[in-house]
Amino acid sequence: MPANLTPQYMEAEKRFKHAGSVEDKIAALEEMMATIPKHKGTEKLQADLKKKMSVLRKETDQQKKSGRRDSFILEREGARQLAMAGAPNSGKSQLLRTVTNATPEVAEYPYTTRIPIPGMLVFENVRLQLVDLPPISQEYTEPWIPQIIRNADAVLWIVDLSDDDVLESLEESNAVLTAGQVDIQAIQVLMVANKKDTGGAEDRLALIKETQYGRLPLTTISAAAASPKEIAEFKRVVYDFLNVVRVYTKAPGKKPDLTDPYVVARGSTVLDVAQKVHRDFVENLKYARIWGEGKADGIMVPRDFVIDEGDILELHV
Ligand SMILES: Nc1nc2c(ncn2[C@@H]2O[C@H](COP(=O)(O)OP(=O)(O)O)[C@@H](O)[C@H]2O)c(=O)[nH]1
Ligand SMILES: [Mg+2]
Repeated sequence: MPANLTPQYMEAEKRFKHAGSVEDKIAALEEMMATIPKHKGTEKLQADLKKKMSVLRKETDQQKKSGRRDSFILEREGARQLAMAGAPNSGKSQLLRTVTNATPEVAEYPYTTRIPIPGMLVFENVRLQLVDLPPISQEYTEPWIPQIIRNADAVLWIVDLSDDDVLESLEESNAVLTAGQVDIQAIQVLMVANKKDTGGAEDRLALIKETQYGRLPLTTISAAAASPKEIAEFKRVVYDFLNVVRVYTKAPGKKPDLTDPYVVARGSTVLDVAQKVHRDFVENLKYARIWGEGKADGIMVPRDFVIDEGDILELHV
């Protein structure tokens, strides 16, 4: 029997098929139900739509109850994004509180953190975005965590020095991440051994250093009891670990803006920086003048000149 479906219905059906979220699917389905011609020829289809709707509603209810989601979109801010990975209760949220402006909940029970929480670590004139995450564990790891870690520029791996099972915990995190296609060897990881104030912390740190994880760059901290000096030191360690340099640009005859550096990988050239300033500079850049430590003021340098930390560039097209 012909169904005589209206263009409006067909349109809604198309949206239903291409919907990216459950919410969008429900909205499109509602419109399909509203615009479907109500006669004998569409009875089976109407029943079909109802069934689909009830399944979708159950799905959203479950998501709401568990607070679980498939993915998160995290707006990047600052010069680099660093994901905070680690076992339950290792002190990720405490560390974020201590070194950024963010105020995530800290608690002695696991799974307090349910969604990614960004915070800004400010080191001198460089802003680095830290992203606090729910825990990584064999018991349960939010399915979207590996993707966030893969997308980040680097990872802070928070390790709990008060935990007698810290070695097993490291293996567990590594296994979960590997299963999520995160290769610890392939990404930039700084191990942050936390809770160094607790009894036996030194011994556990020594144990870690004897394993394969001992090869990772490492820093220790007590996130819950760090002095201002220790916090400042931690920020510098994170900056140094990123292996970047800051450069500034200026217009001829003008002073550079020293508050807003370009942050580029160590080893970058004049051309790499120029590309960040403007796409057109790739073709049009003729030469640059440079000011910096150990260089004659304003000396001309070629496009492939490797810049140093703190250099000031005057780009000529
Ligand atoms: N002794 C000590 N306890 C800490 C330290 N950092 C965090 N904690 C405690 O460890 C527990 C878990 O901290 P939290 O930041 O919520 O861990 P998360 O699950 O990794 O986010 C809390 O009870 C914190 O007070 C630390 O540096 N020293
Ligand atoms: Mg937390």
